[in-house]
Formats: sequence, structure tokens, C-alpha cells
Amino acid sequence: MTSSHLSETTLRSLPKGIAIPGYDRSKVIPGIVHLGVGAFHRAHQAAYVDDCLAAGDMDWGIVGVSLRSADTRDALSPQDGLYTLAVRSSGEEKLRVIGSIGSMLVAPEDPGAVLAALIHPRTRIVTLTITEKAYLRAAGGGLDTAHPDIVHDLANPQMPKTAHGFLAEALARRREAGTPPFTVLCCDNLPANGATLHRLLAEFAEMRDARLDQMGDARLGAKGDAGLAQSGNASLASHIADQVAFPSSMVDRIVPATTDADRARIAVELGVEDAWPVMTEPFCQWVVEDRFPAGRPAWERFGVTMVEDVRPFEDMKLRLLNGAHSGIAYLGLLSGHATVDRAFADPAIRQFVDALWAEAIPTLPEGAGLDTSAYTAELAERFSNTALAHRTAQIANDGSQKLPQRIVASSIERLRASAAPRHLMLVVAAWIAACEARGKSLPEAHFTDPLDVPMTAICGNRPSAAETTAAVFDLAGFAKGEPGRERLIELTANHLEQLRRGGPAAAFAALGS
Ligand code: CS2
Repeated sequence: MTSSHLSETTLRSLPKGIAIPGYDRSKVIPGIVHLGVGAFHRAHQAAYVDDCLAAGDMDWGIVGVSLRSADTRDALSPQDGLYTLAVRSSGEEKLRVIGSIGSMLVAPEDPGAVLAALIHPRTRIVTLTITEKAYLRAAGGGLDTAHPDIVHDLANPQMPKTAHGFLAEALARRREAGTPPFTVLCCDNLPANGATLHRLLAEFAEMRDARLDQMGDARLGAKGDAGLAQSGNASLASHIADQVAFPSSMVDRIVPATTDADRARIAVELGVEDAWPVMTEPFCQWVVEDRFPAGRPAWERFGVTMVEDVRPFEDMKLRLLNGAHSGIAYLGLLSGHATVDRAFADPAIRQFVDALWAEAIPTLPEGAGLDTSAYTAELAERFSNTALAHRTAQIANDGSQKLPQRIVASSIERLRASAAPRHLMLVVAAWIAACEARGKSLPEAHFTDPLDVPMTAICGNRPSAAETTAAVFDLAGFAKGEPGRERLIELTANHLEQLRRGGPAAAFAALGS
């Protein structure tokens, strides 16, 4: 064990060969507030911003906000926000210390401090990596208006818990103060992520407006005082709809969870402790729609692709990378593979992934210049990276939130083209089977999902595969309102039957016949 830890003080004495921020961190101006300062953000956007700062564009330091736990702040604050990014390929590991996160806030401890950062005029971009489930989408895709945190945020606009609550309150206060809105840049794996967040936030703001109207009316009724009318709040929804930019973006970098063995190895290499280094792969991609009315870093100078329409890139990534990832995760778990590289080295799974890609590729937009063969060849290489040890259980989390855009969307398109999405639907069946296996062949909480309580109830009753699948589709809202829904249920149920009978081997055999 080493006695000291990574910090501004120890930074300059790190061994040669470890890249460190070459800029004066005390001169950095925080221009970005990031919500969800987990490992993914620290391996991706924070690294691009670090490049901008190193090139002298000092206006874009990051204020990192955790919406839930204090873990990241507790690990990084004693390190002055510094952490190691370990870029790992099968043969080598390159270390780089990132300095772009200047300060960190924990929302539940001090929502007021988060709002203060958001309303500061120098904050011009708010980025988000809060994971799919934190957007609080209902089964049909709209805002889950009954979610307790949404109910809370509508009742307590000044003490929000959700991203929606924070963004709405901050945008309202900025408008009142005459400060132009920030640009909201969603960096989560959602389809049309900017547009999706824009729609959800406008929905939230409409409810907020309606509530403030009611409160105004009640106060007016009680006091008969016309002076208590709304101070311009009534139209926050239209302000957000018309005046705030929500460019979409496609983010891509594989970031396995850091293990204690990683911490120990990095400490030896640094000669000091790093409480939370981040592991990642060499590949890194960010494609961003170029709509930043309040300005932005010159990201294109550091490898970011700025485009007019991100949709083709987003669909390709969600359906080929993430879709395959989910398939590898659930079928891997059911086959006893703990990591992606091991599952992908299993010939049956490898063959399945190729067939899955063949099924999903025709759903991608033609004429967008996508080179799907080069893309899948590169994915195959990335999935084979043994140094990452990316756990199948990590990817298995939150299936109900991930599968709609990774698997169900392309399946619906396949059906419309009169083709049966048989491989795609095996991923959904494998998800259900993996949920059924928890507490039996898999540990109880091996992976988790916001729908775990009702999902476990369905799995516990263990009705027929057809009944189980129909109940799960209802619960998760898969293909809601789609004419092909019954057919998708039927395909999934057939697979689930095979999986229950003889595991992945039986399901693969039935697919091959
Ligand atoms: C993964 C993603 O955990 C998961 O669901 O599929 O986090 C994936 O590693 C990233 O999207 C890669 O960019």
C-alpha cells in the first residue's frame, strides 16, 4: 500500500509516461455542469473536455453533479477532482490523469448548490449521463407522471430530486433573471436522446405550469388579490419547447466497472493511491448535433464528429453495439460466462451475434453513408478485448429500460418489412430467462432493474412461457400499440420455452432448424 494519494500536490511527481493535465487548473472557468458524474462520463466527455482545456480553451471546466450517491465526490474530492483513466487493450495499458472536473456536488445533500451552479451565467452547457432509467419514462415512452420523484419535484420545485426537476427549475430561474438558457446535451443511450429529453422535460414543465396556475388561483381565491398572478411561470413549457436547444448525441466507449484489483494495480503504477480510477478501451466516439446557441468547446478539434443529424449514427450504435451487448449479456449469463470477451469467444454466441447483426442491419437508414461491415468488424474486435473483463452482469442491469431501443425497435421494423426478427427476440427471451434464473442458477441480485418487484412476481408464478411473455410485454410496455406486438410475443415465448427446456443450446438449436 502507498501512503499518499493522487492530488494537485502529488501530480507532478508521478512516474514519467503517465500523462497529466498540462494546463493550470486554477485558471479553468466552469462552463459545463454535468449530471451523473459516473465512470462513463469520466472516460468519455470529461476526457474530451480535458483535451480542450489542454489546448487552451479554458472556458469549459466541468462541475460534476451526482444525483444520488456521494461515492464519486467522496473518492475524488480529496484528490482535487483528479483521477486516472486507464486505457486497456489486450496487450497494454496507458494511463492518463484527467483534470477537467473542477468541483463536485451531491444533489441530495444540497440541491440549492446544484441549482446555483445551473443558474450561473457562465454555465452554458448541461450534459447528462444519468442512465436510461433516470429519464423516468412510462411504458408508452412519455413521462412517468406517477413516479414518486416526479410527484415530489412538482410539489417541491426548489428542492428537486430528478434531472427534470433540476433542469426545469434552473431554466425557470434563468429566464426570470434574464440569463440565456444553457444548451442541454443528453449523452445517454436513448434513441434521439436530445429530442427525447426535450419532450419529457416539456411534459414535466407543462405539469409544473399547471400546478403553479392552480396555486395562483387558490391564492387569488383566498385573497382576492390580482397582484398574485403568475410571474411569467405559466409558459415555462413553451419557453423550454421554443427557446432551449437539446442537440442529440451518440456516445460510445466501453467502460467496465472498476474493481479492487484495478485500484491496486493503478496504485502501484502511480506510486500513490487513486480511490477511483476509471477503466476503458482505446476506442472512443462522440457524434454531436451542432446546435449550441450559448457556445461550445471546439470539440471537432479533438475527434468529436459534429453533424446536423445524429440519428443514423445513434441507430447503428444502439442496434448493433448495444443490441449485441444485451444479447451477449443475457445469453452469456445463461451459458455461465462472466465477461463479454469470454461469452463472445463461445462459438454458439458468436454465431448468434453475427445473425443478430444480419437481422438488425437492414433496419438502419440507407444512404446515410454507414459502413456496417467495417463497424461490426470493429465491434467484434472490441468485444474480444480480454483486458477489459467487462462483466455480463453489468450490462444485464436495467433490461426493461434498454431493450426497447436496442432490440424491440428493430424487431418492429423487421416485421413491417415482413421478416421475422427471430434472433432479435431471443434477446428478450434470454432477458426473461435470466430474470427467472436469479436466486436459482444465478445469484439473487446478480443484476437489477427498476421493474424488479413486478418482474420477480411474474417470474415467481412461473406460468406458461406464453403467459409470462405477454405479462412481461405488458409490464415493460414493449411494442405498445404496435400491430406486430402479438407476433413478437409469440416469437419470444417460443424462445423462452426452449430456454426453459434446455438453456441457450436448445434455443440456438431451434433457431438453426
Ligand atoms: C452497455 C453500454 O451496459 C450496457 O448496457 O451496453 O454501457 C455500452 O458499453 C456503451 O454504450 C458503449 O458505448
